Amino acid sequence: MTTLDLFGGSEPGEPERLGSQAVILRRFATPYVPELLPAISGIEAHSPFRHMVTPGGFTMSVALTNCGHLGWITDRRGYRYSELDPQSGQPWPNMPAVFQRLARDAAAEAGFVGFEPDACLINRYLPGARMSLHQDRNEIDFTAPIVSVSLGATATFLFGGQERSDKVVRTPLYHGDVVVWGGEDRMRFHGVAPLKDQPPHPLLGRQRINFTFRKAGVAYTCAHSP
Ligand code: MD3
Ligand code: FE
Repeated sequence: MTTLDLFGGSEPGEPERLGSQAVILRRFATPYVPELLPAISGIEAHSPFRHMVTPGGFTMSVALTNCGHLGWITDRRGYRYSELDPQSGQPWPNMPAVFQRLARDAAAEAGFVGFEPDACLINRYLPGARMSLHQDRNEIDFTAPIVSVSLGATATFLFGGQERSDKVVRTPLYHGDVVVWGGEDRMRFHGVAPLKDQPPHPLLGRQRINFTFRKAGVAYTCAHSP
């Protein structure tokens, strides 16, 4: 077996291109992990992971929480960002400095210098949890990149095109992998296949944790008449 087999076809640090402006930085988050895990525990203590309900009335199989100024939420009224955790009525926990550093460093590595996320959605997958094909369109500024960090169990990421019916590429995301996408790849359909049962990860057991850093912007709408 070669190093390439061990790292799923690519060595750590060697960017793997998913699209013209979407790259996988294999294992980029590894050096940050010892600081990331205690930070997650701190966030959970104030805003626990919970299963939210979609506007269509389905309970998500993925459990989520947030940190940073804005948090992504869903309920029967819709998908949106909120400054308050609806469960506590309090602001979301602050974004830990190590999260900000990881997001900024990964974005810069992918060519997006000066990325300052104001929102971090934290998804938790247990075996069987999945995320169906969707676009991220609740943010104000579609020019900012999105940075995602995968920890724990391996997931199969589904990367589609600009139309729901476009062909989907499947790629594994391993513990420590970071994906950065912006520009024309920002609005591509994507999802996560149902998490398979697998031997427990030494640090995270059967769970997969995913951080998604975004510039969500200020939630406001501006009506304009001609
Ligand atoms: C590609 N989460 O929370 S992160 C989500 O692994 C979400 O939990 C998945 O999709 C997860 O919205 C995937 C990777 C990701 C995030 C946003 C994207 C890929 C993306 C936006 C555009 C294209
Ligand atoms: Fe998404």
